[in-house]
Amino acid sequence: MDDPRLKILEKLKETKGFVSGTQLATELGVSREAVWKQIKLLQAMGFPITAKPRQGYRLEGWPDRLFPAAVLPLLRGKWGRPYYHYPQLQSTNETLKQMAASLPEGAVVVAEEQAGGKGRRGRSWHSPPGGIWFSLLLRPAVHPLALLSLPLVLSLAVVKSLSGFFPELDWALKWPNDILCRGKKLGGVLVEVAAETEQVHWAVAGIGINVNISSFPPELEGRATSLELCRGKKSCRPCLLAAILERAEELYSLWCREGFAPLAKDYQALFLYRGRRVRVEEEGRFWEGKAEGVDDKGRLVLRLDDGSLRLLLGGEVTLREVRNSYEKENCN
Ligand code: BT5
Repeated sequence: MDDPRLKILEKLKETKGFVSGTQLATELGVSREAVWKQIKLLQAMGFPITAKPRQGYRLEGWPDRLFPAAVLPLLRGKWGRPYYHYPQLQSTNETLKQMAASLPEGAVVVAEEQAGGKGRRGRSWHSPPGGIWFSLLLRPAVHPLALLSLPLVLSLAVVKSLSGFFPELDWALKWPNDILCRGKKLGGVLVEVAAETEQVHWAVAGIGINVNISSFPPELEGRATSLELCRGKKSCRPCLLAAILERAEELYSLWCREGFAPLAKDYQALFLYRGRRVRVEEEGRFWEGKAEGVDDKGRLVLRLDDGSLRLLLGGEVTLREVRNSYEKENCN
């Protein structure tokens, strides 16, 4: 995306009414015909721009596509540059990992759909058009062990930005990386790392959010949800992506400076299964007890039956006690 179009969009976005062709031409240092040419290209890209003789141009809305022209003008932080957008990929994580060596922190790869979206531990991630599927390149100067809390930081950032838009929905975080809305999975985070014993080279953080998706395949129905299903209408994906990048950058810099401790309280407040009896599978070993929350390193604090505490670094948490029919369906 070359600059004149972004500049035109920024000007139209900040102005409620019409902006004259002459004004745009002067600000860009080009002819009015050149402005008109760019406007036609923007219209062809899906930007609803009204053109009126003697009045100029007015932006009527924002396209629901994640191409650079729709996202870059909304970015307020440093992240999202460079920004690579693809109509379809196997997996944004895989593509970003291949490019990681040559890219700076904050680089983003986005796909409208993924044919081979990945979850953790070789699981697959359903990624049809309408979601936000992206990966972020991070170069944190932290000890590799500290990376255990990175998925928590990013899932917290996602919930903080989504709940800012939609406070009426019921948000929760399932340790370590699940984003839940109204008790069902709305998104997930997958962090992949290149590190040595003492040093992290890079981390690729993949984030998937179900946004404008109206139904799920039978195997996910009952467990997965989308913003469209929760709100009963579509949401502006570029606006959400820009807000998530901004919030993630903010929480991530705090985490790089001070670790997970300053974020633990906010995570804890959204923590699903707090005080509930759970079973956790960590690297082939099973632990059962009461989930008390997360500690200041992001570890799961489990109160075992003998009264002792167990701190878990990663794994799968499942609920052991069932209180209602929804949990019955999902308690496995
Ligand atoms: C995750 O794994 O939750 C991490 C998901 C990360 C996806 C993003 S999209 C952009 C980037 N590129 C990638 O290739 N991946 C990342 P996990 O906790 O292992 O959860 C996977 C499980 O969630 C699956 O086994 C299904 O049960 C369920 N699942 C699959 N697709 C889903 C979806 N769209 N919504 C909700 N649940 C889903």
